[in-house]
Amino acid sequence: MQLRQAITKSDEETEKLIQLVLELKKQKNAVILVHNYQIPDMYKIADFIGDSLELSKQAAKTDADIILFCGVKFMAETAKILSPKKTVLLPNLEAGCSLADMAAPNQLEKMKKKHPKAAVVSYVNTSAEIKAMSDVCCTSMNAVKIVNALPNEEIIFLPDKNLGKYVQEKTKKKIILWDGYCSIHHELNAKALTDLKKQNPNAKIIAHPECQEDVLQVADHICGTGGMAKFANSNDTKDFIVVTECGMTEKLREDAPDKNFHSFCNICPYMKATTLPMALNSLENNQNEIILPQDIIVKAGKALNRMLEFA
Ligand code: CIZ
Repeated sequence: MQLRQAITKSDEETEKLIQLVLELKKQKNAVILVHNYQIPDMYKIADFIGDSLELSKQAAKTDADIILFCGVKFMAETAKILSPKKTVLLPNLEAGCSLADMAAPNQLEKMKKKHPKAAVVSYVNTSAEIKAMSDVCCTSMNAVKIVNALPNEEIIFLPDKNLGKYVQEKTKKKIILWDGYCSIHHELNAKALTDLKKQNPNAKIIAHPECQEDVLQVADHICGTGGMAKFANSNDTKDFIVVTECGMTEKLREDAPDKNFHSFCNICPYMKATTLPMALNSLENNQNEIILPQDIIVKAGKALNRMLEFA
């Protein structure tokens, strides 16, 4: 309902909201982070736009008192872990992540007991509790490097099985897969993608590694959202098919205006659940603060920092 209201607001009202958020941001010494998949109106209030880890790292470097994270819950948790002294706000607490929700601490406990020699590598798309139970975190781009840097021969890799399979192809270690997936990426179909490629034979396919193996097999380049503009801008090709959440294509059109982008995508309702009125309300009233227990912050921080050291 709130999303619909925001979409039907006139340009003038949107502009007013943007100005209010920007003024408040200055008054409260806040930094605003906006994930690539957010609705384009949110980009207009951003200090930084990007993937969740880069955003959290950028915010940690600032002297802001408040981080307003326009993204989903696990992302705001990552920001809190990397900036424990800052107040971290998530405009809409309902903005979760179906992939992160597929890894529960009690399941991981069982898995660790079953494979006592295995190291636990968790993708950044996990809750703070799961990060705290992990030996090290990874992103889609550094996952292979992190796995290979560990002394263990067996790795429990969670929560995305598609990313896990991709890593398995590139390492000699034994990857114990978790039965999780991002439905947005998992449901993208290889046959339909091949048909789109036939209509655009010169286009290069950029796919997110959370897609299934058969989709990745037809991709020219595989990377997280943070690497997509870089690839497009450094490539001679003019046309690209972007295989991920739909919001990314908008962002790429801004970041690489000389290129043509065709979307092959699904919409993530959680990523579209944050609106300008919610951002304003959260910032104005310090509403929806992310609070994490100190021990979780310390343990999850170790897993994240270990990744940063390895990578
Ligand atoms: O940006 C990405 O690649 C995704 C899917 C999530 C993130 O953590 O930013």
